Order: sequence, then structure tokens, then C-alpha cells
Amino acid sequence: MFKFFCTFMGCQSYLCLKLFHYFLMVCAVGVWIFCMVSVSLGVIFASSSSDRFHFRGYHHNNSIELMGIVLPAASLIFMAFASYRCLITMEPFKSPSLTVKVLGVQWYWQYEIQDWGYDWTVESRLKKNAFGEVGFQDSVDWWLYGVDYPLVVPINQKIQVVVTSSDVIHSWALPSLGIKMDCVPGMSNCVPMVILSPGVYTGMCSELCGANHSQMPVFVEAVSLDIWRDVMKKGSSF
Ligand SMILES: [Cu+2]
Repeated sequence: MFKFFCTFMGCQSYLCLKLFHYFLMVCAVGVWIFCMVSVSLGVIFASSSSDRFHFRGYHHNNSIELMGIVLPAASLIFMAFASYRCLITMEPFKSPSLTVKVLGVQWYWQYEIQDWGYDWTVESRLKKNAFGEVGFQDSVDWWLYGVDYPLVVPINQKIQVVVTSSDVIHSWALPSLGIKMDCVPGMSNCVPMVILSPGVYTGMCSELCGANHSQMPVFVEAVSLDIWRDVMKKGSSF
């Protein structure tokens, strides 16, 4: 678990996998366009410099011109469909199995779960060392990411995350789950979350929200349903 801290985290949600595949596909299309343009330029330069007679089949060639229109258009339509599918995956669940409320506060997160008969609220603040200071790597686990009370959620559940803010705009971001959602005061935004494997997932507030913006990491622990029920039964942090 702790070794993830020093590396990139992999995709651990259905949404993140989809976004990553879309990213790879767009990269592939980019490489393909680069190759096509390079070959075309090569042919043009070769035909205009030395042996014009040899390459004259490429000038005013209808089928090549048609290809130059159809192939880019087809790749754009292909990417549009793929991105539309990603957008649909980002839509809030119509029938979520669990709803989690995330409240951004200067400068900590408040998590509420009032579902399945539980009433669980925690304030998630950056861990400090014995002297009440932050930012000392040796003094705490999960340097600059560890919090006193993390959000605990079950894996393989359709979790609707409802985010909002009590003061300024924050942003609840978890890269390995493909989530980055603005928390706007007086407004609630929804983001779907299905975590595929148990573990610890970290992110940061991604909207500059004030002096201690750096002190509101997002720290999520994904556990099995049984462990999650035990955590819920233990109750809130205050
Ligand atoms: Cu913030």
C-alpha cells in the first residue's frame, strides 16, 4: 500500500479506465496523423525537387484528395463518439447504491454518509506531527497526504459523490479514480464512483482556495463491504 506513495497510481475505477483508454486512443490518432503528414510532405518534397516525372501520379490525384478529406473526418467522428461515451460514463448514477456528501471547508473536507441507516460524519484534516506542524516527512505517514479521518467507502458499489462547499470554490480530485469535481458554494455537483479494488487513494484540493489550500488532501480508503459496515457502526469523528 505504502509503496504507491512513491509512484503513479494506476486506474482503479471504471471511469478512470475509460478515460485512460480514450487518452491512449487520442495519442494513437495523433501519431497516425503525424506519420501521414510526414509521408505526404516527404512525397511532395521528393516530387518537387528531383524526379518530377516519377511522382506526377500524386499531382491532382482525385483518390488521394478524397482520402485527405475522408480520413481526417472519419477520425474526428470516431473521437467524437469515444469522447461522448466517456461523458456518458461521467453522468451521475440514476440509481446509486450509496450516496456520499463531500463538503469543502477552508481548509479541510467534511464527509457525510447518511444512507443505509447510517449517520456518519467526519472532518478530514491534514495530519500534523507531535508539535502541531505539517510538512515534515519523517514525522507522519503519508507525508502531506495523510489525514486524521479519511473517507471510508466500500468497493464495487455505485457510489454517488455529491460535492459542495461552505465558503469558496474547492475541487475534490482523485486522479486514480478519474474524479475532479468543483465544490461550489450553494450548488451541489454529482460524480459517480465505482472503486474496483481495495486500497488507499489520494488526491488534493485542485482549486486554489486560500492560504491553507495545500493542507486539504483527499484521502479515501476503499474497503470491503463488511469492514465498511464496521467503520460506519463505530460512528463519526466527533
Ligand atoms: Cu480547497
